[in-house]
Parts: sequence; structure tokens; C-alpha cells
Amino acid sequence: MSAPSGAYPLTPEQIEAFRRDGYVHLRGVLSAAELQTIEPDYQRLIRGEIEVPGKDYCDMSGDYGRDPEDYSIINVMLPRRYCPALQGSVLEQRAASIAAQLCGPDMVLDYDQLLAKRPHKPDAVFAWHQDMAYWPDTPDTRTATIWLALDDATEANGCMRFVPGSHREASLRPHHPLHGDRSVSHTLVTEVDEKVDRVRLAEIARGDATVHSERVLHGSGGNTSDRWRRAYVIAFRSAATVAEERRRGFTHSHNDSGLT
Ligand SMILES: O=C(O)CCC(=O)C(=O)O
Repeated sequence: MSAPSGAYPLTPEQIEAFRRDGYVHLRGVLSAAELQTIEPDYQRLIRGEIEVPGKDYCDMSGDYGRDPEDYSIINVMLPRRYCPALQGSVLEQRAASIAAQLCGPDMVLDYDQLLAKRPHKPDAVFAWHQDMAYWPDTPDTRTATIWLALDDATEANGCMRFVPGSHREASLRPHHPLHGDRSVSHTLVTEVDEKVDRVRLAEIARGDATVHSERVLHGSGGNTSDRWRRAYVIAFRSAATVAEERRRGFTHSHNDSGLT
């Protein structure tokens, strides 16, 4: 058997879908065998068996005060920092290949994140938002965020949902902190009116990924099923943008002193 390749060649139709809709669904980004190379570390991180300091281990649906046993959306920020064994994984290689084809050869890994919804958690809702609302304003905003499904993601367990084309709106929508104050919870939320905004569910299989841009409206519903909904997120931005973020002290850690 040949060694796993880091490349994931995209079709012109997939590149066009990303440009038109602000996101694209890619099938079979990792095989069953490749998923098994990252899953044990993923599990150790979400179970709290690898130390993740402060607010980088939190609940994206609740406030920072929640007991970890009660987290509905377990969020691990920057897993590759706290678990260096993940660095250079086949997922990182595929994600880099995808990002370069969608956004250009100067894309570099900006941050990674694990988002695991526990079964039977109807409140595991990831609020509607545009990623750019979370980030500093920089001249070059190009972003490819790879969202890999470790479980089949369905409406019942809280798959991603998007408003296709919303990345082309003239300005970002207004966002406000979900729990009133960013020191209480990192989460921001904006309004989506499902009577006006056309919402599309991204029901995808284990090993598939969606890739979204920095401005497309997205979020996800609660988990009413008896299964986990686990995702591994890796975001790529231009080398110049990442350098500018770091210059401003912005690392995507929830422990950064200034949150935006
Ligand atoms: O996993 C989710 O439900 C939301 C993820 C998300 O908003 C993101 O990766 O930008």
C-alpha cells in the first residue's frame, strides 16, 4: 500500500461552489484508517485527559462557569498546541492542500479547534455568526476553515447549517455576546431570519468536511440524538494576516488578554 498523500485535489465545481456559496462540502477527506490516526488524541483532549489551560477548554453553548461534566458543546481551542502529536497529521496536510487550492499558496495554519456535542443536549446550539466578527479587522481576510466530521453529522445531532451566499453581503451583520459579556462566554451571535435567509443544512458523513469562508453565516442546532457530534476544525489564513494577528497578540486562544 502506498503512503497516504497529503494532497486532496479539488474539482473546478468545488472551487466554484466555495466562491458562490461561501462554503463547500468535500467527501472522503480522511479515510476510516486515517481517522483512527487522530481519534485517540481527540478523545483524550475532549475527555480532559490532556491539560488544556483556562478557557481553552470550555462550553461554546454555556458560560465559562459551567461544570465540565455539564458541557453541551465541549470546545478545545488550539489542540495542536496542547497535544503536539497532532502536528503534521494527515488531516493538517489535507487541510493545507484544500486551503491552498481555494485561497492561494500563501495560506498557513492559523488555529485549530475541537467541537464535540454530547448526545441528548438540545441546548448544544452553536449560535449564528460570521467568523470575521470574532477576529481583528485586517486588510486581507481570506480564510478557508476546514470542518472535519468525526461522526456522521445530521440535523438530529446538530450538523452545520449555512446561509449560502451571505459572505457576499456588503458588510458584516451586527453581533453581540450570547451571554451578555465576553468575560462570561466567548460566544457571539447575530440574527438570521429563516423566512428571509435561505438556510441550508450540511448533513455530511464521517470523514467528510465542509470548508467555509470568514464571512458566510453559519451555526448549528442542538443534539437531540443519542449520538455524539464531533468535529475537528482547522482554519487557514494568509501568512501576512496571521503575522498581523500575532503582532496584535491575537492567537485565537480564549486566554488572550484582549478578546477581539
Ligand atoms: O461546530 C459547530 O457547530 C460550529 C463551528 C463553527 O462555527 C466554526 O468552525 O466556525
